[in-house]
Amino acid sequence: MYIYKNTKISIVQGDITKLKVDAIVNAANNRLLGGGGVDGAIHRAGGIEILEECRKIGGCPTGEARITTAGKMPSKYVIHTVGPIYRGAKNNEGELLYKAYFNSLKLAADYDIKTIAFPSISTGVYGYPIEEASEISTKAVMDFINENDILTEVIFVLFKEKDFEIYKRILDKILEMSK
Ligand code: AR6
Repeated sequence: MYIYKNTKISIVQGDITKLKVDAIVNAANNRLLGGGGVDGAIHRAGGIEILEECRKIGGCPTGEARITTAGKMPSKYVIHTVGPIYRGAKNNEGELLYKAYFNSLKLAADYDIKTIAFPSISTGVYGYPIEEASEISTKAVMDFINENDILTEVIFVLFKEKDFEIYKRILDKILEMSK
């Protein structure tokens, strides 16, 4: 576990749908109608009401975020965000990935969310290299904390052990530097 200002930042390996936090974040697509990966897991675990809410919302542009309840999952909310499809960092992917994290946190603040868990957005089907992605996600979280002292805990949830090890290495580096 790391501490940045008044916020705990942790990394855990496992299934984000099992976490009991104020909000879990979904790595969705523009249609917001479900899919594979963590998106599929969230819709399966949360049940049909999440899909019904997503239908009413009607989609989400890349880099933005939308919120629904968490259905049958233990968390209160799901924040659906859409990361970029990686095509070699030539199309603003870094900025869009940063925005996906930052806008999720801004939306969380509007709902008085204090504990939030993120999956590794865009690093599955969307192909973003995880080392770079983890630096971007950490920077977005730290920038948000610099501007808003409202989060108690931010958890990065890594499904695979290898991804967990990469995050640990990056956080050790970045959060030491920030002291
Ligand atoms: N808990 C936490 N992390 C998970 C879980 C889980 N249950 N399941 C997978 N991951 P991906 P993307 C990790 O592909 O790259 C979907 O079809 C996974 O190991 O889910 O943003 C959407 O509908 C990886 O590290 O999301 C979109 O079409 C990370 O979650 C598209 O995929 C993200 O992988 C989005 O692609």
